[in-house]
Amino acid sequence: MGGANRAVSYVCNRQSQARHAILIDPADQPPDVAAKRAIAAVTAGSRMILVGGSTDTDMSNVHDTIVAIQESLELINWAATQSSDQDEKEWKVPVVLFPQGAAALSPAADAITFMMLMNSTSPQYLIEEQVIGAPFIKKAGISPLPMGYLVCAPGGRVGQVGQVDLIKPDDTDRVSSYAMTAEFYGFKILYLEAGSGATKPVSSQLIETARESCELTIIVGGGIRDGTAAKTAVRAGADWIITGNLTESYNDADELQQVISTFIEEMNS
Ligand code: 1GP
Repeated sequence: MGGANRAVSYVCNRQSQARHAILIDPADQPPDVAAKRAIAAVTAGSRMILVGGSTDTDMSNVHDTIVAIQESLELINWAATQSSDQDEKEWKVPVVLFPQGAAALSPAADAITFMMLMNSTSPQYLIEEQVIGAPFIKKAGISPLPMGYLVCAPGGRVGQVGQVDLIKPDDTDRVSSYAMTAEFYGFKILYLEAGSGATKPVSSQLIETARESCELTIIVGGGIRDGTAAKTAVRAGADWIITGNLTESYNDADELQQVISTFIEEMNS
């Protein structure tokens, strides 16, 4: 998947059906396990692999994980071209950095969520990490996906690390203003995050309000554990649903593939 515009249009052009992506945290599993999980997810219908985490990621574990995933996807892609009954296009999913900061990047990534953590109270996450990382991203030719990142309650680890002033489930005025601001800045994506392992996902109210307030591609993640919760978020207006813990809780690839297939089917039912 080469070319900045290609990655941006793949991720940002809104589709008639919502898409699913997995989040792989390089701090939680070795690269070979990450690659197996990525293949199972893509086989099941996931359409993007995000790689990142809020803590314990660095240039080394992020790079090794991305390379392992890329190599496995390429092998499968090659196999698909040899077989008439498999659709090669299905395998061309981007591997996208979802970084904790400028110290956890890899030149091998197809794209990066180039984000402003809009409701952080710290300049470090609003702009400083981005300024430090920009030359690396430019040199490596990684496609930046301009994104407003909003952390909603309960917020989890990312809420703490990012020094976030969390958005409450019924604070629709605030999410609306942020959505408009993200659009005015020229971002292409608005990511509504409840925090990994959140006890409750982002509320439908917040998603609906964001949807009404801007034309951006909306990503929703954090605490989504089954297809029913995903469906609720999609009905409210999500274009992408991200799952991290769900993917990382299965060690058997066939079982994971089955779980994600069912998840996607329910999500779009
Ligand atoms: C990505 O933080 C999410 O936005 C992932 O959350 O691990 O709860 O799926 P889960």
